[in-house]
Amino acid sequence: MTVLAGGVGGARLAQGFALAGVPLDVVVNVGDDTVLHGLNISPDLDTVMYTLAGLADEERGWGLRGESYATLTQLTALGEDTWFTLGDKDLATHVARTARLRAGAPLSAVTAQLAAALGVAARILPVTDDPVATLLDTPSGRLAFQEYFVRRRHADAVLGLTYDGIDDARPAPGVLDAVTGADVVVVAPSNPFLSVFPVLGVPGVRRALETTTARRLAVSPIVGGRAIKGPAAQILETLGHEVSALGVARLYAGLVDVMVIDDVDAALAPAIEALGLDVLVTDTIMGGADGRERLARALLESS
Ligand code: FO1
Repeated sequence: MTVLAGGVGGARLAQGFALAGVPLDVVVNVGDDTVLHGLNISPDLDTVMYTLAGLADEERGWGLRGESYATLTQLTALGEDTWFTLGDKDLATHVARTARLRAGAPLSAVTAQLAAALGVAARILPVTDDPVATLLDTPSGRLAFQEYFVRRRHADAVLGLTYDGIDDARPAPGVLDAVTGADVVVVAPSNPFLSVFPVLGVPGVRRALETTTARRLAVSPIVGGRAIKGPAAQILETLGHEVSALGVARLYAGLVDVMVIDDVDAALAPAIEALGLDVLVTDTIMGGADGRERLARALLESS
């Protein structure tokens, strides 16, 4: 089966499917990618990779467990701007990725090599090997993604988004087949605007999702009117959408068959069904590994 994912929520649900023993392709957003200290950093790819490898820092949801920061401390002493927290082991990933990209390997091949080295069985696919950069229009002007998300702690109101480069981006090898050839495709509980749309916006991907014979499910990242993690609720609000599982369902109507919503949002089911979507009401709060597997199995049973 195939999961379309962004950061933490997508990584955790993907792990649930891996724990359920399901052969898995994960198509991952690259709009958060950035270059810092001369290194190519792919946060969503790394979050998925580290989580599937069982190496992720579970509290923060990104980076590696049991990190040290000697290099970052020394970089600060050398006068570098170190607002983006990079641990010593995480830096090894970025050094290896940068070296291989510079040697001419595409991001998809580099990702496959790194994931295999970490013992990940699932196929982790960047949605494209081409550069795509999520830019956010705010009252303070246009911000690059990590500037908005980390440096400014996603405090700015998002008035618009641009996925720079996306119209010229081509799906990475295996991405379209992963969507059209799957029996089940799941849109993870990721931020619709920061994670899902930069995946679907790569030419050919949305169409693949619209036309696949797979059973298609989307998990709402909004529970009880709030996001579990990150700025999804604020962005829905400032872009004029209802901040609820129904508001998210309206974004996905026509793209999926089933909208998966949390028990607390059960009353929204009729309005979501009126959009032509089936609704699965379940406990979508994953927590640890067994919660992730439980949700994955609930989705498989309803697909
Ligand atoms: N998120 C933060 O809020 N602060 C950080 O310092 C930070 C560092 C970081 C380093 C590597 C990495 O792979 C992810 C990192 N993230 C950090 C998360 C990153 O901003 C992701 O883009 C978000 O999780 C959104 O997907």
